[in-house]
Amino acid sequence: MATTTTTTPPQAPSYPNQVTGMYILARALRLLGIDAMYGLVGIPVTDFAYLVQEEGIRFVGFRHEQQAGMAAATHGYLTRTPGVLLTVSSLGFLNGLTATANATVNCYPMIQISGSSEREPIDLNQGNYEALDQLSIAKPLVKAAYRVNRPEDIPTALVRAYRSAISGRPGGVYLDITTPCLGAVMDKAEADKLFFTPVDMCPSMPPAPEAVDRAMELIAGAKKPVILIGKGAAYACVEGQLKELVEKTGIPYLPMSMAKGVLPDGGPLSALSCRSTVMSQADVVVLAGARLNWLLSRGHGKWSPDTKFVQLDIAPEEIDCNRPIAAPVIGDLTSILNAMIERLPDYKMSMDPQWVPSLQAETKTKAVKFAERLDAAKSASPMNHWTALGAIKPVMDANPDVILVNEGANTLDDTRDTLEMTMPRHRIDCATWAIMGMGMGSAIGAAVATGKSVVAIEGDSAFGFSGMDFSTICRFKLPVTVVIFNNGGIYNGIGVNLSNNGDPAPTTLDVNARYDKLGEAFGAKSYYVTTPEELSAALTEAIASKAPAMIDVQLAADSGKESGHIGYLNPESLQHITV
Ligand code: ADP
Ligand code: TZD
Ligand code: MG
Repeated sequence: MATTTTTTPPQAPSYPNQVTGMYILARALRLLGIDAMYGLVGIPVTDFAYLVQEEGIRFVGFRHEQQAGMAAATHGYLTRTPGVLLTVSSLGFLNGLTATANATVNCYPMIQISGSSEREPIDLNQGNYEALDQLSIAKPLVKAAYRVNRPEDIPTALVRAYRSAISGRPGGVYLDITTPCLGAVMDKAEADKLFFTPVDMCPSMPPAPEAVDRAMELIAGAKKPVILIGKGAAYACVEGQLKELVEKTGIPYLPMSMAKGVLPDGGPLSALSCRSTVMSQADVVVLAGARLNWLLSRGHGKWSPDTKFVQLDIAPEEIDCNRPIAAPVIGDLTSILNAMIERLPDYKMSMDPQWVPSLQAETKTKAVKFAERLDAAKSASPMNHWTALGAIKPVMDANPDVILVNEGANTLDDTRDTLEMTMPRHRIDCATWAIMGMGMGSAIGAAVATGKSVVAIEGDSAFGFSGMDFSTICRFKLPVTVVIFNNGGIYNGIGVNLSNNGDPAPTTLDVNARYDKLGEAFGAKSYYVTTPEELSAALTEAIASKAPAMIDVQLAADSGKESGHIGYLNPESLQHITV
């Protein structure tokens, strides 16, 4: 039988003169200003979580580590300080790591702290309790990974993790703390000497002046320029600088999904509904905290071969990633935009006077068509996605400070198209990886980090990934309303099983499921709605209540098409079977 001996026998500290590693970690977190931690406890971190609460840090206990991680990531994105996730060893670590990896891909700052079992039996593969070489597994998926073996290294390790998460391009950081280290005992007087106040945790990174000049020259000479705003700009809180730049130059802007609201979607210079025109006609595109990845190619439009790019980004390795960048400007966005604004008086813009009016005319035509589409859907019974969104839109317009969380396929795409954002950092979605299973976690992270109300609009499939953590919303009495678009399936509920053996099709869920009952189970105010009137009344009441609420929106099973707007990414299409 494999040995399960402990190399360092646990030693009880004699309070108050002695402390343990887990005490040092909790204290170090508080001294760094961490005010919330998201996680799920068990051996070896349960007592640590109690100490975290004792330090006055809010501990939000979840039902699944992935959701705790999504909450930490969203907390990091909204506050520009690392969100913190706590997991147990082995599967708890792996469950949480999915969110830490997703945070890294999306440039959200977070730290996953995981207990791990002691080193020696792991290295000899002796089958110890929850033994897994967690550090090696985490490394390729995160921005940085560290292991702490000695309690005296904890404050330094935490500062390193913090700096790694927020400096340069933000990302997920893994901090592995072994069980012996968590339990190791030190004299309190010695431990107290370990803490220090780090200086300048997220230094500004001003751009090179010649890079700014090169960019300004290109922009000033452009006939049809556009500023493409990404979630890096939302994260950097540069809405003030972007507003000034846009107003002083008259250059139109186009936001990526989570950058909606950095500048108002409906502003006179918003080219939000002219994406294809912008991509095919713009001669100079300024990427402000946005990457030229899959979201800006293929089915999402095609850049003209002549388009020249100015890229404002903190990560030098991003430059030339998919297209040659004529004018890279490397630095933090605040410094870059301040420098550009300062140089503005030296340049004269040569924008084509017809460029903005043509985009405005297109915007107007599209808005009329869109209103007609919502109007036509009004009387659909059962409701379809557009009927529901037509009812939701005026309610969300009346509550602009509510944070919107959004995932699904059609539920994602149609909601993004319908709901205008007027405030920055108010839209959080499945983002760069387009993953399902961020909903409840992100809603919780957003509510805890900001104290604001949240509405999560979820496809029925998307909700299923994180649904149990609706109970966390209820236990913590958060002002979160979950709206489920139930069309009975992944994309829709009319998939056909090609074998006729009676099993549901791969995409089929349950169009008759009553998600409102799930809300009731945890004490939330719950609604089952079948008409747009019921939906808008329920949503209005739910937001006003500032309490947990669940709205099951009954849609038709045939509402929605395969993969929403990104069906073109499927290798083979069975569109003849589904809608
Ligand atoms: P979107 O999906 O909205 O296009 P991405 O996540 O693809 O946005 O891109 C965000 C970009 O923003 C990344 O390339 C990242 O390096 C950059 N970024 C993040 N924070 C900052 C900052 N403070 N200053 C400059 N660039 C930043
Ligand atoms: N698993 C994970 C983690 N991420 C994914 N993106 C998918 C599976 C595949 N997938 C999508 O890309 S969208 C989606 C899945 C399962 C759900 C779509 O159904 P929905 O929304 O009910 O959430 P609509 O309104 O029915 O389209
Ligand atoms: Mg669905």
